[in-house]
Amino acid sequence: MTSLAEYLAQLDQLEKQALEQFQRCQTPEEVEQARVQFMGAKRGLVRQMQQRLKEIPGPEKPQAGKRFNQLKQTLQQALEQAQSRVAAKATPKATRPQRARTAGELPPPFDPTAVPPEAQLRLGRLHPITQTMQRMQEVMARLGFQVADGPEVEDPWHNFEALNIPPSHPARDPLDNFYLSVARLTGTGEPDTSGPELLLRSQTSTVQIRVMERQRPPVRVIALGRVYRPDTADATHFPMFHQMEGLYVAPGVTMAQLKTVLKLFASMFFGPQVQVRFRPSFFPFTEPSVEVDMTWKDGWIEMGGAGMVDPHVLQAVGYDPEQVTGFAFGLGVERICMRQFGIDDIRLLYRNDIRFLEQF
Ligand code: FA5
Repeated sequence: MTSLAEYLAQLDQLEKQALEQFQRCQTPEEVEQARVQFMGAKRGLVRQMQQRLKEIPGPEKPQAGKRFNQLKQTLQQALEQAQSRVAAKATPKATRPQRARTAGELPPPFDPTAVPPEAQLRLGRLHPITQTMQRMQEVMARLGFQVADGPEVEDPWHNFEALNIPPSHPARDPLDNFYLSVARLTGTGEPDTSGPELLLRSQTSTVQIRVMERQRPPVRVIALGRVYRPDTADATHFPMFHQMEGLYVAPGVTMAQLKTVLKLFASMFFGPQVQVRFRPSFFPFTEPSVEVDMTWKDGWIEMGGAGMVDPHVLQAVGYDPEQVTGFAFGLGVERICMRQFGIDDIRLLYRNDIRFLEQF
């Protein structure tokens, strides 16, 4: 049996000893040692004193227990104070590498979120041609033209015949077109040459035919896309380029409306100062036909061809030329893009040089 007085004296002593020891601690390791010594869950001195509570005679137990709890609380506070005191002291230590870094003795600290300059993401942008096509589409939509589409690999009917270009016509010359040798096999595995020859379309006028074949008049559409010609590349020509085709067929459509639409398109796209002029020309699928020029810098640049849809074309798709008339035009997208952004050489658009492209 331990008397109450004896137990309380032991608690006082333990408190004094523990407080002094926590006070003396200089490092987190020392604090941890003191914690284990006094507050360790299994063999800590506080735990031992708790077990000795049992030895106190019954009536005096509450007083002993109260003082014990008080001690435990005091030591807990002292422990926490000691912990934060040594942690605050440890901070200057952590700055030592920083000082060394500033002095150039150490590399910068590792930052797992940092992106090296060569891998930094750059915000991309649309190719100037895509930007131009989107804008052309927007302007023509305001003039009431819907967007139509057609394949880039075409058959001679849509690229030539229905457009009033017969087999003997020079426009069908293999030197002026990209014909495709398409491998087909017959049922017995022999090469089959009986099917129609195919080619990469040389103009978007093919889409005129495709639209009229599946739709009755009135028709008011544009078609934007790639076309291919074995042209030698120079400042204004490229073997692959883009066109915007326009087609309006309805009763009473006139050439004056064609010019109005092209003038409106030009001024909505480039501003009111741009002028449009027609030069007489020839296309097998329009009559009369014109070349469409627009002013650029001190002169004119040819933007496309246009004209009134030839009655033969209307007949080829089953329209009645006595009932409806139409106009059509095909503008070179690259030329429009060059004028829009002030680009002098079409080849720059297809060099894939980021330094050039990121300017637009
Ligand atoms: C045609 O392609 C006709 N289909 C246009 C047309 C449509 C006429 C509807 C009548 C009715 P042309 O071959 O002129 O026409 O080409 C039209 C435009 O495409 C040219 O004015 C030019 O702007 C552009 N173009 C032609 N060849 C090239 C090329 N190699 N590189 C870049 N642009 C070109």
